Amino acid sequence: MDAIIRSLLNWLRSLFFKQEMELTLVGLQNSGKTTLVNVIANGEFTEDMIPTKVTKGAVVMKLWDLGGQARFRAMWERYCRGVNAIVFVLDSADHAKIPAARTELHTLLDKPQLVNIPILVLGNKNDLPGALNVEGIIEQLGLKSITNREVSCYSISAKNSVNIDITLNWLMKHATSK
Ligand SMILES: Nc1nc2c(ncn2[C@@H]2O[C@H](COP(=O)(O)OP(=O)(O)O)[C@@H](O)[C@H]2O)c(=O)[nH]1
Ligand SMILES: [Mg+2]
Repeated sequence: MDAIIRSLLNWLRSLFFKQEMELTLVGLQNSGKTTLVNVIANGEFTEDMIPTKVTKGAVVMKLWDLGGQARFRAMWERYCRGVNAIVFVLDSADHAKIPAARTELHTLLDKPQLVNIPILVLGNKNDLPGALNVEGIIEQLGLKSITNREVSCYSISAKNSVNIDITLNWLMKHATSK
């Protein structure tokens, strides 16, 4: 990565971890949640339990694999309730899993406890050939039908740190205002 981009990203990270905020990061297994948190936290966290709770500075991030782990399903709502934002990570290059991702996303957002919580949909792995762009993601995940909250969508690569800056900016706009 370019040195200027890297120092910009480090600056954004340092601002981000001063925000008072609690986030939930969800998505199917293998969508890139762990990788994304590693990029955001600059590798300074260890995943030691499932569901994972990552605390750094004033930020708490909770990670969930949707789809698997049926025994945790009942806990989602309790876990997500009151968070500043929900981040839904999608493997935008894994076309076979898009329908499952769509179902899990809409099931999650149908929970009455989670109403009004803003959602950021991240189409991860945009470095892979055939990855859906933002328009494709909006279409395939049916994002236009979500009308009970603010919805945003970015195309990112956690692996290559692409669009992590706009992701951090979006998150900071949704931190608890002081
Ligand atoms: N090509 C590519 N691979 C990625 C990206 N992000 C994550 N991966 C890979 O996808 C796999 C699953 O990532 P992981 O973070 O463990 O997913 P999780 O199950 O959602 O936590 C790993 O092999 C990662 O290296 C990305 O932006 N691009
Ligand atoms: Mg993981």
